Amino acid sequence: MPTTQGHPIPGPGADPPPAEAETTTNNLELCSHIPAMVSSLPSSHGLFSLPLYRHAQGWHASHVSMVGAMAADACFAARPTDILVVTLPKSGTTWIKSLLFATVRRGEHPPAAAADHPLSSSGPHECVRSLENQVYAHDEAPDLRGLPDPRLFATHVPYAALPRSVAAAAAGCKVVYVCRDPKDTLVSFWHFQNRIRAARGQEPLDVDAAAGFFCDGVSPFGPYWDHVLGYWRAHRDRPDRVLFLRYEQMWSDPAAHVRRLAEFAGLPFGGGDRDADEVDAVVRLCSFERLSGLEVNRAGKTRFVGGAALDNSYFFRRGVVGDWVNHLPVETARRIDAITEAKFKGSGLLLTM
Ligand code: PAP
Repeated sequence: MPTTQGHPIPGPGADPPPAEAETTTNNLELCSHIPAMVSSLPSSHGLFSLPLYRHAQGWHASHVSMVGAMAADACFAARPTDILVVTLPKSGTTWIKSLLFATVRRGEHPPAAAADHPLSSSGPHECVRSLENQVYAHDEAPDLRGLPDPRLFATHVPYAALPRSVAAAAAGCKVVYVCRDPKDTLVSFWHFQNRIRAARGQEPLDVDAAAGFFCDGVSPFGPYWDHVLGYWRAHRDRPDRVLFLRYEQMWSDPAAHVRRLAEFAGLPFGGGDRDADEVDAVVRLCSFERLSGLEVNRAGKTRFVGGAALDNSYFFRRGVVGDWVNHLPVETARRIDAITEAKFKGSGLLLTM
């Protein structure tokens, strides 16, 4: 099997990348065998309320997410102009979706006109939808042909499992990856899971158990370290195709990151005052304080795969850097740091600020 550079393609066989389908019914036929295929994979309890399935390349996802990911692999026809947001869950997905959407669509939706902006009436997860958890979920056969270019999508899958059409040279679409300190990622996910458990009347998961699963790699789309390294290497190989951002650095200087996003998307801001104001307007529009206070994000819901719609408020908790100190025992933090150091050694990737 090829390496990350050659882009290994899991999924149902070595079929060529799909072209844009003439009819959407083709999609349903293509995907009908996938649920049974996923059911045959090994599964385990982990940092999630549902069992996590293990792919041949070592990644874990719930049954429904893995079915959605394989359906996307089989059916999604990428265009060269597409931009994919990629994150591990709880690495800043909601924020980067908002920033990218506001930046790329600023011509039709001026960020300064905040009240009329789509991000004021729709949750960020509706503005940029997940391939495996929304677009190719629910046994639907989406027709994506009418979406305006550049089309924006999101995914949590590891680099090795990106839809084959994303990797195909002819498509050449771009990837924006955001990585977050593993300790904050874990703490954020642990809180998220416990909110879901509470809503279902389940007992909370204690932080030691959560950390144990995380360190063992049995976390959604984990192991964490393999996921980050896959995209880091892809970024090193093709910086024009894969932008690698860090939540902590975005937090320190969001305006600089909005400019980087715009440049990467081929829609750079200029150096004048008007553009500087527009950059600031994007930052304000997408700030934690503003988004978390909107009615749509306080009371609204988004439909994802695998059951009822989730409250948008679940995606907004504190939105700060270093909250892990309030939740992780010192020895657990040390254990995670030691794993990170060992795994990233020699990669050129340092997760210090
Ligand atoms: P997802 O991958 O499941 O979509 P994601 O958005 O990555 O979730 O994770 C939510 C985290 O991003 C939360 O972090 P916390 O638990 O440490 O607080 C959430 O607060 C944070 N977040 C959401 N929106 C923003 C924002 N606009 N700016 C900064 N952080 C944000």
